[in-house]
Amino acid sequence: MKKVRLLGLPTDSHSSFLRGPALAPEAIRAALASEHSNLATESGIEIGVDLALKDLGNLPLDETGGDFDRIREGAEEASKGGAGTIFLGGDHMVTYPIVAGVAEVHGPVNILHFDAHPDLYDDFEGDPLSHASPFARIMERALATRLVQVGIRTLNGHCREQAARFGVEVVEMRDFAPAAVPIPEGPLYVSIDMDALDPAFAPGVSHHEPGGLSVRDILSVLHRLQGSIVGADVVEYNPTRDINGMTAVVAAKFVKELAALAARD
Ligand SMILES: [Mn+2]
Repeated sequence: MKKVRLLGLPTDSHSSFLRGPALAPEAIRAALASEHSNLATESGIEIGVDLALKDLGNLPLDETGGDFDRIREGAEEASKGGAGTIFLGGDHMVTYPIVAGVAEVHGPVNILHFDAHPDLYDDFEGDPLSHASPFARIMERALATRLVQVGIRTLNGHCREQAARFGVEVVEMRDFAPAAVPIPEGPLYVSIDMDALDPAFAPGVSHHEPGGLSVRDILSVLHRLQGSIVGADVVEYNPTRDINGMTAVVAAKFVKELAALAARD
């Protein structure tokens, strides 16, 4: 049975607006374990029957400068052998060191990124690790070859320039159709910022950005993937903003579907 690893990254010190995503890994785990639902995925793969979901717990992060290497090394270690790892953020800063670690094992990856925001700022409030900048850092270091961004609806002039500079394939929300999203070839990494979703589907995020994706929109794109994924993250869930834990359940659903993809050959 394929073993998909789950690794929590409880940090949100690179958030620019509100804190809270550091609490997400435990809340997502609780939603996964809840008896409200089972561990079947829509692809037909059943967690615990067709794949083993092995929870590695949380990395011991302390929101100091050492966290970058702790995450990079943790991601590299988790990526060695077996199926891809699902990472639970945390703010979106974590994607930069995660991809750096995954690329140590798989080489430069291609990324399918769901978000309201492009996270391409060259410099945001003087923090090079800001959660508004991970994809600028990833592209500068050539840790990814293709970057496809889906659900974007906050592009300003600077980020349009950055997207052009890095050759980012941006599917703006106003043009979104599930069947039209380019699906990059492998090694493929998936990053899901929960604020890609319309706040109606996911109120538990720091940055409410109306006019977003539905849960089904994201699932429809994920279900178009033909091959496996080398890793994925679910980030920016903010339990302090949630209503009745409904966003945690959505995050847990994405974890299940991503685990099914990671377990593929
Ligand atoms: Mn975002």
